[in-house]
Amino acid sequence: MARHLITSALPYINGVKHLGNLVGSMLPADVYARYLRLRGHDVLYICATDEHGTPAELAAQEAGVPVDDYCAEHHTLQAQVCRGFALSFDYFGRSSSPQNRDQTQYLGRRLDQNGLVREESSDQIYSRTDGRFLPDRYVIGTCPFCAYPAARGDQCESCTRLLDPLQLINPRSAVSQSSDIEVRASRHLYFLQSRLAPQLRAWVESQENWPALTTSIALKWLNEGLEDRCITRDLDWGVPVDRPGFEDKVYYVWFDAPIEYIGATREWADQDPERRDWRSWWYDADDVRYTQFMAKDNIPFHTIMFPATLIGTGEPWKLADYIKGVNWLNYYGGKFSSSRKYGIFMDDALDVLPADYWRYYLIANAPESDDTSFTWELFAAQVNKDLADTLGNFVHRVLTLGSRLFGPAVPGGADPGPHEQHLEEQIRAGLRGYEANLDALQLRRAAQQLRALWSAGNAYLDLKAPWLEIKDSHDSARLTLRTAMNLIRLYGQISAPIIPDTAHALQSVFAIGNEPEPIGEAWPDGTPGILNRLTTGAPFRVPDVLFRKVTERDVETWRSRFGAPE
Ligand code: B3M
Ligand code: ZN
Repeated sequence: MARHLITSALPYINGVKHLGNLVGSMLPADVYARYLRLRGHDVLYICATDEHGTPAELAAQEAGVPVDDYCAEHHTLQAQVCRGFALSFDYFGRSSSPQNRDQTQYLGRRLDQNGLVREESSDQIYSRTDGRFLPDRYVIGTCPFCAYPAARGDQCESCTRLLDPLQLINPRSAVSQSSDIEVRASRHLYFLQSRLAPQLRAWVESQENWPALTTSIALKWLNEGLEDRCITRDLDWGVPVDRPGFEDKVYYVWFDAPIEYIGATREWADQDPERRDWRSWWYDADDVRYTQFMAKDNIPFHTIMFPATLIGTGEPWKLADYIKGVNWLNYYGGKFSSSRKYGIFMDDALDVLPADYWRYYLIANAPESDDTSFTWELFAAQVNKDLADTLGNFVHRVLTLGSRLFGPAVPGGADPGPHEQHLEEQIRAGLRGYEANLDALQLRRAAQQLRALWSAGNAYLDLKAPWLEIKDSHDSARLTLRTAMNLIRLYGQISAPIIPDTAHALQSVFAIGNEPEPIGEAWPDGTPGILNRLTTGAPFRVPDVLFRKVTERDVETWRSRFGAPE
């Protein structure tokens, strides 16, 4: 049994996330966390809402509520949809928590004590109309690279280039739209992360098994040379900078957001301080394996800036052992966009179909090696084939036939023969492959293996055809159905990381009344006899249809509801 710390990139507080966000971080992290728990490991899966920075302030302004109220309300909303997707966080925190404030200020002070922070005056945009500085997204203007007229001060949404507000042409305030602005000097803190480049490079290069995507992005940044980073902003909302002369400034959101991984662990521990020790996960924690999940745009912050913050303290803070970065999920080839409300959002998705349809599809098509595109047509085809026809239909066929021929109890019958022997070898090998892919976080391949294990059940059933066997020998038909029921039990165990609600329904097929839970162990041990574990005579229940089919009409309806190109 090992200790596994898992974090997924923190969703911004400004509105419910889309499926691209989900498959980029929280969902793969959840599959991994569930898998490791089922295998008996000690898992701590931490996530939180990212509540600081200009996105939060601007969203609150648009909604016409104070930013702290906005964050509280939207944290609850996001927690709700995450529950709807069965995301099994051990704790879902808030980066605006006192614990994160304390942790952020502490790490900021440590960097300062180690001579890694310098004060410098820099030019900022100041709005005379609004009477305030306008950092990052507070400024809108024309992109100097592509001439997009509504580029934000931190990044152009059209050409994706990172910007400094001072680069914008015809800048104006996002608050008042006023272009009555001037450039004013303001003192800020710079993190001298360039000094840590050798340590960062050594750390990155010592990782043997990171995905190529993660390593290449990290090395690209290191090879281009690290720049010192401004880690403060002229804002009210954020972690206050505890330094004389900085009373009206806060830390930059990308400084405090990753620190919230630690902050949220402290929030978690504070709920049960007698039994929970946050430090044991983060400080001098060589016995912990730490895995991070994120989409590619977040990789530089997790391979450079956050580890630089931790290394710069000179203290033994836990660094990630593995960083799972993924590419983009697109919507019909276009970018999902929160600001333009393009694509499918988590709450709408659940309104259309239960979580497991989405979880399965998204994992089976996770953008691991390349960007992938969501289309309703592909979604319908795959859900119908894999979930409805392969898994759902197998379960239904076996249990209804079993119940009709021999009643609602696991049949006895003949001992396993050569077909069962062959099936068992196939299943045991498939199970090992599935485990290997989950261990290596090859999630698409893991989903393929799972689907192959489901298919093996159908192939066996078609081969043995118990509906014909019954004519010659009841004992043979009993054996076939008993073996198939053992497969259902096994599917109830191994499908749980990806489709937990369905797995639960499968497990409850054999868990009836006062009977002891026939599932027994949480994860199959893979030893011989794996398809002969159910007690003969144990009752079972035929569950409702597990997956309904997506029809052409559904596709039409959803295409027009969510907007899809011809
Ligand atoms: N809040 C969200 C994003 O870029 C950003 C991640 C923070 S992780 C510490 O999707
Ligand atoms: Zn641009």
